Order: sequence, then structure tokens, then C-alpha cells
Amino acid sequence: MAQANLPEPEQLALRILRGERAAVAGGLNLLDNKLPEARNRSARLLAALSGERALNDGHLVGVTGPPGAGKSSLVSAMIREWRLAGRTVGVLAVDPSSRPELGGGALLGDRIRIKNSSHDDGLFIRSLANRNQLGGVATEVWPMSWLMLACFDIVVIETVGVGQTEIDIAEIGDTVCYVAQPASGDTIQYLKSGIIEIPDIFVVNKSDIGAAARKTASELGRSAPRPDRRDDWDYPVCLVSATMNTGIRQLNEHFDRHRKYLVGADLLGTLRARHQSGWVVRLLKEEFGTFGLELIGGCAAVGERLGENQHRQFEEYERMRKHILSRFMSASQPSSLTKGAS
Ligand SMILES: Nc1nc2c(ncn2[C@@H]2O[C@H](COP(=O)(O)OP(=O)(O)O)[C@@H](O)[C@H]2O)c(=O)[nH]1
Ligand SMILES: [Mg+2]
Repeated sequence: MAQANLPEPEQLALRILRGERAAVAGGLNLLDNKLPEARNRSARLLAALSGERALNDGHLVGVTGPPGAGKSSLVSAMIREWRLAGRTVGVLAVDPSSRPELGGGALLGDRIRIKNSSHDDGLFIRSLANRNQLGGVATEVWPMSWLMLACFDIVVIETVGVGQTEIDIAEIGDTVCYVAQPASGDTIQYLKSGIIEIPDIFVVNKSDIGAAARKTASELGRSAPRPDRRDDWDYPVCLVSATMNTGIRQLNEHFDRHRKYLVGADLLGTLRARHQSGWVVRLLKEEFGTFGLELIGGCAAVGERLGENQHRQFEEYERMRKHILSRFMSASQPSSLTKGAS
């Protein structure tokens, strides 16, 4: 893409905040563009979308689980309920198992019987098939979810969580939902051995198949550990059927309840700020490597700086990028990150 064609970030941010679809699509494309000037503008865009809102508004929901558990079908069913309730939804489908001929987004759109996403202004789906790095979520997914959070009530990220690999989704979502396959003992094994993070909500989909689904749900209910760190949350296990549309409204109520719980316990802002710091460090590492991070004092200094600027993490990100770049240019000695350095 020629530089002349790149959008002006501040203008684009205003249009994204108004929920203009074309602007959302343009913003996501910009974030996906790896050319230096595009990265520069991406940082400006994210800074313009940042602020208090970023720590308080919207609901970032992660849906994960093994391939074939019915995540896409479930997300479609959840969207149907949310849209009926008048809530706007953005989806990032990071699912390599989605049928390639349709693409994850198209597949989801296809399954939503109400309206095709391209004809519903309150629904935006972006497929990021194959962005699920082995055991992780590609770094661009996080800024993309951030962008969508600026203009949709609910942002869903669908990823494939494959047991033994780390589930990064827990480092993005306000609320993480794990969709288990009925009659598969894997989830319970992973849980017991601590391989998977404890999700906030468990779902056993395909309740229409009967006993096997009920058995898995009751086993999960018994084996889900209760960590101390959030002992006021009850870690519900939901038995639903995406295809029969049963239990979906109740599931969505659990999502709302979990968000209310986070707000009530004063955890939402803290959680988001922590997630953001983690991703800023990841983004800086991806672009400049550990050496680049060392140039501004290393991980700890970066984390501290971000912690002091929780409402302006992307401005800080941009400043740190520029700082590293200038240090690369001047090829001078490493120095520690000082306040106000840019
Ligand atoms: N019986 C039944 N099958 C389902 C249900 N939800 C999804 N499926 C089927 O499970 C398969 C995988 O669904 P999909 O949503 O693509 O799963 P994903 O890979 O986790 O996203 C498909 O064949 C779906 O039709 C359900 O509630 N009941
Ligand atoms: Mg899927």
C-alpha cells in the first residue's frame, strides 16, 4: 500500500468511535499493515482510541476450546441473542479450523440466520484464520480487539485452545469461556493437571446429544478448581445447544454477570491495564527484539512506565517505539528509560 493511501489516524479514530463500518475495516487493515509508516500510524490510531474508556467500557469476551467443540456455532447463537437485545457486536475469528473456502468470518455470517453481517450495522466480523500461532494468539489480534472495543458493546475473540499449549486468550479477555467437547475427558485431564487456565465460564455445547453432554458438564462442575484469587466468582458450567438454541440466553447472562462482578470488585480496569502492558511488551519485543527492549531499560522498566500511565498505554507504546528507533539510529550506548524520555 502506498503511503499516500494510508488513512490519517486521528480522523479515522473519530469515525471508528462513531461506529462507521468502513472506518473499522480501514482501521483493522492499518493495524495489519507491517510497513514502517503504517506501524507509525497504527500507534497513532491506537493512541487516539485510548483513554479512560479503554479501561472501563465494553466487554471483551474470549471463546476458546478444541476444534469441533462448536465454538463458531455457539458464537453465532450468542450473537443472535445479543443483537435481539440491541447490543452491537464485533468478532475476531482466529480459527484455523474454519472452512477455508468460506473463511471464518463468512462461515460465522453464514450461520447467523438473522442477517448477514454485511447488512447489519451492529455486527462486524473479521476472520483472522491462521493467525493462531501455535500455542498463542498472534500479536496483531490484541490491538485489533482494542480497536473494536472502541465502537462495539461486545467484542468476541474466537480462538482454538489446544490443551497442552498455552492459552493466550486468558491474557486478552475480560471474560474467558471454554467450550468443551462432550464425552471428551481431555478438558478434565488438562484442568486437573493445571495445563489449561481456569476459564471464567465453562460451556458444554451439544446438549442435544443427551447423556454424554450432561455427564461431561457434571464432571466439569466437580473438577473445576476454585482458585483463591477470584473466590467470589462461582465459575459456572453451562450446558447448551448452539444448534437447538437452548441455554444461550442463560449463558449470555453469565457473561453479563461476570462483567458486573469484575466492575463490582474493581477488577476490570486493573485486569485490562495488566493485559495491555503484557501486549505492549510483546509488540515491542516482536518489532525490536529483546535487544530493543534493553535499550529502554528492559521489561521491568517498560512495565513500570506503562503502569504509571494506565490510561495512555498506547501513547506510551508509541513513545517507547520512537525512543527505541532513535536509539537504534544513533547506535549509542544502552541507557535506562527515564521519565519524559521520548
Ligand atoms: N449436535 C450438535 N452439533 C453441533 C452443535 N454446535 C455445533 N455443532 C456441530 O459441531 C461441528 C463443529 O462446529 P463448529 O461451530 O465449527 O466448531 P468449532 O470448530 O469449535 O468452531 C459442526 O459440525 C457443527 O454443526 C450443537 O449444539 N449440537
Ligand atoms: Mg470455529
